[in-house]
Amino acid sequence: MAMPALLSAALMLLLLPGTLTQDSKPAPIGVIVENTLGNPATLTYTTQVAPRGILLAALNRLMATNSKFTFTYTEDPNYGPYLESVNGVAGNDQDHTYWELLVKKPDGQIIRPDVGIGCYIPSANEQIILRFTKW
Ligand code: B12
Repeated sequence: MAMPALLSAALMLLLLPGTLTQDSKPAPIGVIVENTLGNPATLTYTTQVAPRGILLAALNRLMATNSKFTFTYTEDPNYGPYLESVNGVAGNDQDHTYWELLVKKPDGQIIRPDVGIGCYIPSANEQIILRFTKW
């Protein structure tokens, strides 16, 4: 009778560390900066995101570690952080320009998240595309 309990305890011990460590390491993601308007070169960076961490934190980490990447955001009262500028280029309402947030999945599919940088939770190996464009 004690054997099954012992076995399941041993199994738990074997599985738990995997379960606990699997998601406890930061995951790599790419950040691609594109400008569809002025056409300067597309820039690619890599950074890391904490397990279930938000994109804003990953961008902050990238800015803190790479002097060639900067960004600013404003706080919207309803939707939180709005990406205002990347590498010194800012969107503006008069010109109808903005930084669009796109995500290239590891399988190549490109999606347009329905949340901003404060809510989006990147997964490992995604390419975050920040695209300067018009609305
Ligand atoms: C028009 C619009 C835009 C325009 C705004 C142009 C302008 N300056 O007028 C543009 C095309 C720039 C835009 C961009 C984005 N948008 Co938009 N947008 C809308 C829309 C359709 C209407 C907003 C509006 O005019 N309201 C009326 C005015 C009077 O109210 P307001 O509070 O002043 O509106 C401002 C905010 O809504 C802000 N805004 C617009 N979109 C977003 C997105 C985020 C994340 C933030 C923080 C602020 C913000 O811009 C408006 C003008 O200043 C709403 C949906 C809706 N029906 O409300 C979505 C909406 C607000 N947008 C949304 C999203 C996801 C985005 C993007 C992240 C999409 C993307 N993947 O790129 C980007 C923002 C990227 C960034 N740079 O951070 C979501 C936000 C949901 C959420 N919880 O985060 C909404 C609700 C649509 C949806 N998917 O359901 N958007």
